Amino acid sequence: MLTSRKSMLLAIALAALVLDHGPASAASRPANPVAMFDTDNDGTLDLAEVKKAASALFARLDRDHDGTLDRRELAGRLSGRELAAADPDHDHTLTLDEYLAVVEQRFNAANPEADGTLDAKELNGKAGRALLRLLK
Ligand SMILES: [Ca+2]
Ligand SMILES: [Ca+2]
Ligand SMILES: [Ca+2]
Repeated sequence: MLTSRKSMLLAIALAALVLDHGPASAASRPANPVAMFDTDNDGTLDLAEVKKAASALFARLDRDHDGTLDRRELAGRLSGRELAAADPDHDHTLTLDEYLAVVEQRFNAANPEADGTLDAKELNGKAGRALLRLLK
C-alpha cells in the first residue's frame, strides 16, 4: 500500500516535470513560415537561411538542369516585369545569382528596420509574403 502510494506520488511529480518542460511552442504553430526555414532555431530568418531556402527551391524549379530559370520554370513566381527587372543581361532567364539578388532585395524590403532578421510578423506582411513566394 505504502509502496503504491509512493509510486503514485512519483508519477505525479514526473507528470509535473513533463508538463513544465514538455512539448513546447514550436510544435503548436505549424503554419509559422519562420519554422520552415529557421535552421538555427532562433525564431527568426536571417539572410543566410533565406538564401539557402531560395537556392533549394531554385534547384527544384530548374527542371531541365541548365542552371537557369526561364519563365515557365518560374511558374508565376515573378511577373513579366519583375523577371525583366531581375535579368540584367536580358537573356530572359535567371541564373542563381540573379535569383538570389531578387531574394535579397525582397528580404531587405521586408526588413525595414534592418536588424538582419525577419520575424513571423514581418514574413506575414506584404513584402514578407513576396519573399516567401521565392522560397517555397
Ligand atoms: Ca534563424
Ligand atoms: Ca532551367
Ligand atoms: Ca539572365
